[in-house]
Amino acid sequence: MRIYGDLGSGNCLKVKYAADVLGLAYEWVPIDIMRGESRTPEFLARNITGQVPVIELADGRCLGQSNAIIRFLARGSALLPDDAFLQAKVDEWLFWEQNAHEFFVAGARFQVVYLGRSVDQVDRLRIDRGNEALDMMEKVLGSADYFVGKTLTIADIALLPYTRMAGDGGFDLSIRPNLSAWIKRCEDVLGLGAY
Ligand SMILES: N[C@@H](CCC(=O)N[C@@H](CS)C(=O)NCC(=O)O)C(=O)O
Repeated sequence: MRIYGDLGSGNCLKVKYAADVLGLAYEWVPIDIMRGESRTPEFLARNITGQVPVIELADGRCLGQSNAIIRFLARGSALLPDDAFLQAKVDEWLFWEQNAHEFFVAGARFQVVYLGRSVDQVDRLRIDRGNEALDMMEKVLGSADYFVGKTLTIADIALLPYTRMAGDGGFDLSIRPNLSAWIKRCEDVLGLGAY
């Protein structure tokens, strides 16, 4: 398998974390989105959206969308429970991450890290809605170690990268102890150092 990605992108890191913890063999193909490498004809043939991450299987089939990819990689493993209802609970978080978390938390970080804005210049909407999302996670983690069940699943892997990098976009993790403890818990399971 090949993974086309950018190691600065949380969406791509989800795929790396899942593949690494599952012990899957892959070749990482670096794509620099700021230099237009995700918009070349070759790349667009792999993913019409022009976005990373994308995986390419040995038979040439390609799959985009980070959460679709980690769901595909995790099938049959402890990262995706067998039980249909628990799988749907995982999906519930995967959809929420894209709809109510990534656009705001990752979007704020993109404006700072990739566009070079100061934290004060980040769109207010991204900051306000990002804080709402982080507050909700903080509340959930007040009574749970992980988002679904009692062990790490792809729901955690989907939420982890942009949450642990949220400080880059101006969000304050130090005021959210449950979230900080969950980040450390996930980092330990995934064998990651602190961000
Ligand atoms: N919903 C997509 C979002 C992917 C995405 O936004 N990728 C960004 C990097 S984080 C990208 O490739 N941007 C380059 C572009 O749009 O040209 C996913 O979860 O994979």
